[in-house]
Amino acid sequence: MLKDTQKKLFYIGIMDENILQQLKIFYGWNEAIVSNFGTGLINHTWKVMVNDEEFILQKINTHIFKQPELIDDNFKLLSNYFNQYHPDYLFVATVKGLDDEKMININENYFRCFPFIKNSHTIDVVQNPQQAYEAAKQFGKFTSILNEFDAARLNVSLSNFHDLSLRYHQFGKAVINGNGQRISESKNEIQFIQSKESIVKKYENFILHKESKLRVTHHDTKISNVLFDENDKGLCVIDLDTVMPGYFISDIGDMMRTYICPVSEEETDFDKIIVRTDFVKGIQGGYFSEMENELNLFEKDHFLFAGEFLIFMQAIRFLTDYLNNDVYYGKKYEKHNLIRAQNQIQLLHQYQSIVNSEFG
Ligand code: GN1
Ligand code: MG
Repeated sequence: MLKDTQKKLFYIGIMDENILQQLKIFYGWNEAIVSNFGTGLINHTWKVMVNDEEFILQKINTHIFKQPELIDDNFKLLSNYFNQYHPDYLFVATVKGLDDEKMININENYFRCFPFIKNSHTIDVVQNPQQAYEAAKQFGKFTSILNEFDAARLNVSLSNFHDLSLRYHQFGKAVINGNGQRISESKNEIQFIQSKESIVKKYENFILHKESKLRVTHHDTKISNVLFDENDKGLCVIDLDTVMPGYFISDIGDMMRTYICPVSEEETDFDKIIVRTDFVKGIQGGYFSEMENELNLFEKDHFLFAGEFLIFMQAIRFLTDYLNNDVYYGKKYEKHNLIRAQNQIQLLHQYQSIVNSEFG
């Protein structure tokens, strides 16, 4: 028998025939050709061809999202709001199944499905500052278009998701109670994280400040969560599972983390980890084209801090997971999460030295 925590390691999206049969009934598909799709670490995604229509099907990882109905409710709320007040916005709503339901529970496997938007595409790696601009504009637009919507109405699908104080605390616990051998092996990385504790203090000052505003925040602003048209213009944002009340530093931070470096968190050749300052400007230009008048001066003063905050948090999350035997992110090879943490530490190092000297 596998322990619960071990099961998470083996969380893979197997599409078994019996489940597919039930999905076909729920969505009224007479035939369906299913193939793997996307690179997310958490949910499993497939592309489904039904005659000449295409869909994106997702199984929600319930080890992480313990109450998938909260996500479903948020989708309904947002979908109604967009329909009523911004019908021109391309909101990629979940497809209705039997009885108008939008999510199906098959033996505690939760699935939902989206239309595949024709003539749209996603990008995995940001190649030029213009793409960074377009993506940042779309994330800014999403928040700004919802400025009249009361963010507090949204369910919190993952509590304390971007709470750096809590992440730091969890890291501290892992350093004491985690895998002993991994703790000694990660001595340098642990020390590095501890030497940057001032970032946690700055984050706490930021969120406690009266001018920091909670808004509708996406919380997963990687480039593959933006749909582009044929001319590489942004169309809209997708993957709304972590849309919750939050601070703008979450969205800007994850854009910095994932757009400004030519390689991803998976890169093992750390010499390739550099900061492209023109991409930082792209993010700023795109986001401000929608959010300039929404953010106050105090918030704008923390624009560059957003990158430090998020890169630091991701380094902590990967390292904590390594110390805890990879229970959250899983691993594809030995030391995977240690390498990911080292990668993010290197990125933070580059970010702090280059960005602050050039923009500070
Ligand atoms: C997870 O599954 P994916 O790639 O969309 C994680 C993000 C991390 C990211 C790192 C719910 O997102 O917070 O930044 O991995 N999402 C969750 O690759 O933990
Ligand atoms: Mg995601």
